[in-house]
Parts: sequence; C-alpha cells; structure tokens
Amino acid sequence: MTTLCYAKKTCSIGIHVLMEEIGKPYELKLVDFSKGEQKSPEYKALNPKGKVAALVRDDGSVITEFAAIAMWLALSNPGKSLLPQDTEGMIRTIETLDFIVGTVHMLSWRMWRRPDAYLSDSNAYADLQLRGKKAMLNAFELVDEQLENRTYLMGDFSIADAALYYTEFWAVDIAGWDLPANVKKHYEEMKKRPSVIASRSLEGV
Ligand SMILES: N[C@@H](CCC(=O)N[C@@H](CS)C(=O)NCC(=O)O)C(=O)O
Repeated sequence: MTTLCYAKKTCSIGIHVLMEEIGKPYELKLVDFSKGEQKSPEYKALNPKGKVAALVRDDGSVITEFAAIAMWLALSNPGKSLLPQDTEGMIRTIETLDFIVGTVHMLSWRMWRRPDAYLSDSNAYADLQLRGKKAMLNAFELVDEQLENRTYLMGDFSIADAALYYTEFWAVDIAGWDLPANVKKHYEEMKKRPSVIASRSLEGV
C-alpha cells in the first residue's frame, strides 16, 4: 500500500492533506525527529536525503520532494481535480507551488527555524532569524495579492494550496505571526476542509 513517511509539524503535513483529499487507503509511517530517525541508516536506505516527506508507492519505489510528490498524486488521480487540466493552469500552479516550497519554506522559514544550519556563532542567530521572518512575511504579501477575490490560489483547490497550508501552519501555530488578510482567510478555509481536519487529527495536531 502507498505509504507516507511523515514527521509531525513538518512540510509533510501538506502531502498528508493531499492523501486525505484523494481518499484512497494509505499507510502513515512516522519518522520521529525527536529520536533523529530521519538520519537513521534504516530511513536513509529509503530516502538518502534524510528528509520528509517521502512517498513509497505500491511498487516500492520512492518519491521525494514536495513538488514531485504532489504532482505525482495529482496526475495519477485525475478525477480528484488537484491540478488544472489546461497547460496554462498547470504551469501557473507549478509556478506558485515552487514559490511556496522554494522561497517561503526553504529560503525564508528555514532561516528563522534553523539558524544553526547556517551559523556556528549562536550570538548571530537573532539577526538571521529576523531576516528569515521578514523574507517570509514579504513572500506572504505576494501570495496575498494572488488570493485577492479568490478562496484558493488557482481559483479551485489545488496542490499549491496544500503547500501554502503547511507554511501557514508554521507561521501561525509555531511562530505566532499575524498573516496578511487574504492568507489568513485562506488558512481559515483550509482548516474547514475535511482533509485538513482528518490529517490534523491523525497527527495529533
Ligand atoms: N525540498 C524538500 C524539503 C524537505 C525538508 O526540508 N523536510 C524537512 C522537514 S520540513 C526535513 O525533513 N528535515 C529533516 C531535518 O531537519 O533533519 C521538499 O520539498 O520536500
């Protein structure tokens, strides 16, 4: 059975939402970061990057990277409308998804959350964290413009919303930041979706 390797409160929550949107049976495998399981030989045999999310497909092959997993889920479940079908809609969705994963998450949030990954002098952490926070809030301002007069990023719900959801979760529930109005509304709408309610409950969030 398809298995999602996940860790609590990480970007894998976005993939978890997509698994629930699809509604097919799947298994969850917790990678316990508090025990360093992401770096264990057993997990690295499955995903040498030592990161979540990783999706083990029915044939045993593994997909990593949020965008690749999300695209595969959308393309292999066309009836679930997780991606616009026209070329322009598809490309705009990937453009948005990549901005969220590449810029909001990797280039901004990570500076705030993991200054130790960049600096050896902990006295310098606060400055880097402030830069990360500013970068993330600036990026959210652009997302906010995209959400003007629409509930979801592409109009209808898509894989890009699942990505935005995990970064909103971090900003609000971990960092306690205030989001721009449209992004805040998007997060509130996401929390009403059965897929989000179910995934939060399964992960104990
Ligand atoms: N570019 C990767 C990022 C994956 C990533 O950074 N995952 C984090 C959790 S949000 C992780 O597994 N970190 C492991 C660690 O910190 O040791 C993706 O798109 O999936």
